[in-house]
Amino acid sequence: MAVTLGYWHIRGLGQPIRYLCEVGGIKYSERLYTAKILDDGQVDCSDWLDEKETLGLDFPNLPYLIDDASGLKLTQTGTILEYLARRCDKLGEDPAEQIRVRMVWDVTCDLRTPYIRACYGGLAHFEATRSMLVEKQLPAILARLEKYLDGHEWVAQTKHLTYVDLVVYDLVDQFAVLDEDLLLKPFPNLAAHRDRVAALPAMVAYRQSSAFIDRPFNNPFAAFK
Ligand SMILES: N[C@@H](CCC(=O)N[C@@H](CS)C(=O)NCC(=O)O)C(=O)O
Repeated sequence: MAVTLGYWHIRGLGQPIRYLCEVGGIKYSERLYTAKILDDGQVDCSDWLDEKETLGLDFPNLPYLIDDASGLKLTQTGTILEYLARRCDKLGEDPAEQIRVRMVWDVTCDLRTPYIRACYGGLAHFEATRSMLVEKQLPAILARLEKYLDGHEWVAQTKHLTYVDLVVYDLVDQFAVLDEDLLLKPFPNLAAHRDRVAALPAMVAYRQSSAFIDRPFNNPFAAFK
């Protein structure tokens, strides 16, 4: 029985979950919500807000995952990723691998936070903080990941791909669009990792399918999307 993933019709936090289902062979259907900017400039999130309190979620948010087979209704991206990764063996093989995977997940949250803050603070804020973001904040963390990846195939130094490879892949893929010179070219290990993940047959097939969302990365009211 398929699980249902609910998320905005963007890449955002939902994309690594989609990749994990694809790479892990988990059947899923999607409820894609659309946020609109109205003629008067107001943001209309009613597509989601009208359903938000009706789904039986304990902590209503996007993304959510509803698994009819187990009866579980989950929110929180990390929780959803762990739940699915356990199901398709992408969580790490032993406790040492699993805790490294968890550490890298937390590192990706440290990467995502300044990026998302810059994107959703309005255009003037984005322009004002962009150089700080792409010259300092993101490269400082990417350099650590680059070093951690050195000599390894997968980002948490695991024997096989885990879910954090898909999370790092998606962020690096977006950062390459934001500023390839500053956020991809100085990090050959991360660039090679991105190519390695993109070359997985399941990823190639998904990216060529009509279900794949290439853009936008963020919702329509974001300064970078
Ligand atoms: N801590 C949550 C944050 C989720 C979140 O911020 N979701 C945003 C989209 S990326 C949203 O629009 N949530 C819907 C809402 O707050 O009602 C997670 O990791 O999943």
